[in-house]
Amino acid sequence: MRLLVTGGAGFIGANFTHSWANENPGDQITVVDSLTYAGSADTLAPLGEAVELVVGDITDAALVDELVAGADAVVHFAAETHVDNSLTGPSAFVQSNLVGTFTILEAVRRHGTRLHHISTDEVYGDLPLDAPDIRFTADTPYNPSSPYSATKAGSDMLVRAWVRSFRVAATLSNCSNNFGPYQHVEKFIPRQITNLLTGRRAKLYGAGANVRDWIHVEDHNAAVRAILAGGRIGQTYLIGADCERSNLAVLQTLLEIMGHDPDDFDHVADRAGHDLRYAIDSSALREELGWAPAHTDFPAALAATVDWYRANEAWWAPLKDAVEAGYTERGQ
Ligand code: NAD
Ligand code: TDX
Repeated sequence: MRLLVTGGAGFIGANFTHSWANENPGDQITVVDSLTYAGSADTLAPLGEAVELVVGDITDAALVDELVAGADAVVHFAAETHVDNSLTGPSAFVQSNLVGTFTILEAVRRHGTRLHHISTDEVYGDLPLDAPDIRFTADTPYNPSSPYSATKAGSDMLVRAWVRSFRVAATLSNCSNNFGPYQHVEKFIPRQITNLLTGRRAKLYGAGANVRDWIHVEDHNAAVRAILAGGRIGQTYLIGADCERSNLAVLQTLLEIMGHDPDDFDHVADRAGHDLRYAIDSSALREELGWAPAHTDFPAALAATVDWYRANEAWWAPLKDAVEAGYTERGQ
């Protein structure tokens, strides 16, 4: 198998690349990544020559065409991914998420290459806090709230249209909030872990009642592998691990794991347009492809993630001060 992974120097794509390289040592794996602030060659360095990293932009049509021509399948993770950044600088989101996905689609169309497109539950907007029985399914109407989720929603629509109009052999997946190794310190869980590790206080937006549905990155990637192997072309699969928690509850679990008092945090300015609740019904994926999450003990998986950040300070420490300076400027 000749596999092209876009965004493979970022959090989820790098974890995917590590697992794939370990499980399929004979495969040719190429990562294309422009190494934005969110990508790092260091994350792939442990794989040595098992992976070729091409530093380039997915909006570069000539480069993408050449790389897709040499691949049997493309797994498309590359995107601008942080909601808060999309509120202050949406332009990069339009470029990478919309124009980038369009560029990938045109190349796989020309070469007849299998594509899996990675997306998010945020395309469905949010759910009320007081209706626990309602969850997102593949039939939920798209209703994105932020510039990030609007551009991801648009990218999903492009993929669906290219399947229908041009018979591109693509599948899609929309996953809930991931956590685990190599997640950028701008995101909620690694930000709090590294705040506590550097003597800062944890920071909760607003009252912390907003609910996210957490999944370990390895479980997300196991689902992606199952879809690549057995998913139906044109199908959208929702990936989630039935792990809804309020932000306050996640933070207090983390404070306990790290030996802090449960009220050892600051309430900071809320996010504009902050989605209330995400929740995924992944029964269709489980029934059709037999996938199930393995990391179902959330406190244990969180504790292992804390251990990873403790052991890998050299990976995240160079990023930390600049990220916190940006948050301070925004009152967060
Ligand atoms: P990330 O921000 O950690 O990594 C994104 C990677 O894409 C980085 O390495 C970056 O350099 C690269 N990239 C960005 N723009 C590029 C461009 N124009 N050309 C080439 N490379 C570019 O993101 P992540 O959390 O790993 O997310 C990966 C994918 O998963 C995204 O499509 C995201 O929407 C989706 N997703 C993320 C989550 C989550 O909880 N993190 C949940 C569901 C879906
Ligand atoms: O310091 C913080 N304090 C806080 O309370 C940060 C950074 C976040 N939050 C809140 C905002 C959200 O309700 O925590 C929750 C999670 O925040 P993020 O990590 O920014 O994730 P979210 O906005 O939910 O989006 C994530 O999941 C879906 C990813 O960043 C997206 O790329 C993915 O599509």
